[in-house]
Amino acid sequence: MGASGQIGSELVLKLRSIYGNSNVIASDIKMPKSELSEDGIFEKHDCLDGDKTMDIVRRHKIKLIYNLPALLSFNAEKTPQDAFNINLIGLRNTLEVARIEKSAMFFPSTIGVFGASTPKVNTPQETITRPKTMYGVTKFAGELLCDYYHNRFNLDIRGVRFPGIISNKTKPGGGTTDYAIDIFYEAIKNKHFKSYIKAGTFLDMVYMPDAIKACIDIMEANPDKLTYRNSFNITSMSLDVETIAKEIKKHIADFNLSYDIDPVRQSIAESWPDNIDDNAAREQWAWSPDYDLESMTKDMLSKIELKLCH
Ligand code: AKB
Repeated sequence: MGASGQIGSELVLKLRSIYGNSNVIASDIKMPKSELSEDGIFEKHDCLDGDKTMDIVRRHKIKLIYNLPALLSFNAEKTPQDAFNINLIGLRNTLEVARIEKSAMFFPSTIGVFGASTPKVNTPQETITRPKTMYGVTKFAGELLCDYYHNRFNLDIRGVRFPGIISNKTKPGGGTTDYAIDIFYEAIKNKHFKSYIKAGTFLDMVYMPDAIKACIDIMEANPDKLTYRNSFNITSMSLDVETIAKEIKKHIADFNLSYDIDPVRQSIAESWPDNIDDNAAREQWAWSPDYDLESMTKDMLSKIELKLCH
């Protein structure tokens, strides 16, 4: 198995705890300082180098690839050509390796595949997908490419459309939904958060432990039950910044919020749904998140507090 990207390090640690340290191969373009390289096998690797991907997969006899490298929505607008290469050419390279080596593969898509003409409320699994960002364009093209490899070559490929992922370990990585992580750190450090997203802009979110659970559960699901391969809508909660702030205030009474709107990220957020319908995932592979706003906020604040004290 291999992994890198936004949720990569947390996923690798979870996979190692389930399948054993020597059975999970981590990889990234940069050498990590953490336990990722110390407690198990790590391969420094650029996803654009398809020959090296092939070499790693063959050498370690990898049977399941988590293809996670990606530039997220905000960063992708700064360097759209890089986003095209990493998000799409990197994916195509890895799909080819998976096809030749008959490895299964996980592909993370995103709510960013939707656009302004998509129904905003209870967004269906199959609906209008006309994204306005390079991130959305590459991820939707990626979904189609994955479907193609499944239908044409019988590749066992599966994936989910991630909403914003909130984590107390992985710091924001160039996405539009990063504010939903920053707000917790700022609440503890400064009791104040300046939001670049307007109040009333609702977006789907999921807490990292549930995001990781989704990555593992979908790959362990009975393939006969899966109507969709790429990609299943999943969500835990639909939130705007004020709703998060209100919940934080239950723990930090003098926490307050102000605004300095970033027009680029605001306009991306406005082109995404308020809340998506994830019934297909719930019915076909028993997707069921453990965390809601209340339990996530409690866990986020206590873990961040602990981290900042050390
Ligand atoms: C982003 O904001 O770009 C990502 C996403 C929703 O896919 N977190």
